[in-house]
Amino acid sequence: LKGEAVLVIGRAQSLDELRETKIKYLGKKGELTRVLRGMGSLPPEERPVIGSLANDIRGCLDQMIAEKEKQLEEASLLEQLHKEVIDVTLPGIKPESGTLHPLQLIIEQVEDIFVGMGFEIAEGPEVETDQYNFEALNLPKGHPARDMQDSFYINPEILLRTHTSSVQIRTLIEKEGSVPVRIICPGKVYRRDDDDATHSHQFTQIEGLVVDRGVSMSELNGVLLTLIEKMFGEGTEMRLRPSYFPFTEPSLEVDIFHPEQGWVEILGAGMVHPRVLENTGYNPERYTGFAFGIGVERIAMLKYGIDDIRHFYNNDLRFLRQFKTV
Ligand code: FA5
Repeated sequence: LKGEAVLVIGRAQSLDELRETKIKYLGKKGELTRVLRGMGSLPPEERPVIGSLANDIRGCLDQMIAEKEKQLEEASLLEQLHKEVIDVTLPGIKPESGTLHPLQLIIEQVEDIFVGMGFEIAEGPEVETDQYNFEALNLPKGHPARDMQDSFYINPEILLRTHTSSVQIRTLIEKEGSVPVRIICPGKVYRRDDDDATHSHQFTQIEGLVVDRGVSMSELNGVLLTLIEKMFGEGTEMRLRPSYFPFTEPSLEVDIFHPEQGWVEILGAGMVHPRVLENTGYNPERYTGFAFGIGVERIAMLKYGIDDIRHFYNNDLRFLRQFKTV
């Protein structure tokens, strides 16, 4: 029995096999246990001889099994280490990263330029009151200039903002008459314009507003020139055209010259109308200001040579992947 057990233990290839062998010989119903149980039927003088022999065998097998167990455990640990080895010299697999939307790229560039000139970034809601979007901006109900911005109304007092100029009002009210005010505000705006290559019913603006003592038109000119030169390179030609907005006086529109597209209008601007200052608790005798509203899509189209505004909203990956920055 011992000889057979020793052979079987020696041959065991795995811990499971070894466990089975242990049960087979030393378990409760095992072969050696059976010998010990059967001792009662032996003549009394043989019992101690057989008993001590069986115990020797048990001790010997126990020890062998323990040794074999250790050997197999070591082997399986080695095998596991071998399998899990990491080769740090292999090239990594890069996770695919997304891209910033071209409009977001322009917003971030414009923000950087203005933050560099001491502006703060403000925010306002896209669902706005008629009061902030029009009335406080010197556009009372029935004013003909409302036709310039055909609107999506939610009810007679609430609409989707037609421009980011509503944030001028929110900022001035929040500031409670204190100066200086120097903010820009990027955001989405909505108008009932028919979609074509250069117009969209939803587009993006960046509003700018400065109010302080002695703010002048020449400062507005300087700020806009800085913006345009930083966005489009030094020497880019800029043209100011007289225009009309009820919330600025004088008002102007700014075009830049593009070698392929000619003069393109990119923003509206002007000196803050005294009535806007009054409406928000600023004394127009003491303070002056300027404001502007940049069309972000127009800037992006010029900068990246995009000929149709609808590319920005179609989510075509072939278009978007061209703006990979990382
Ligand atoms: C305004 O919205 C004024 N609030 C701008 C302003 C702010 C003037 C502060 C004075 C002081 P306007 O409607 O012109 O102005 O729009 C400003 C810019 O938004 C335009 O120059 C143009 O670049 C862009 N824009 C206007 N309508 C659309 C449209 N449907 N699709 C895409 N871009 C547009």
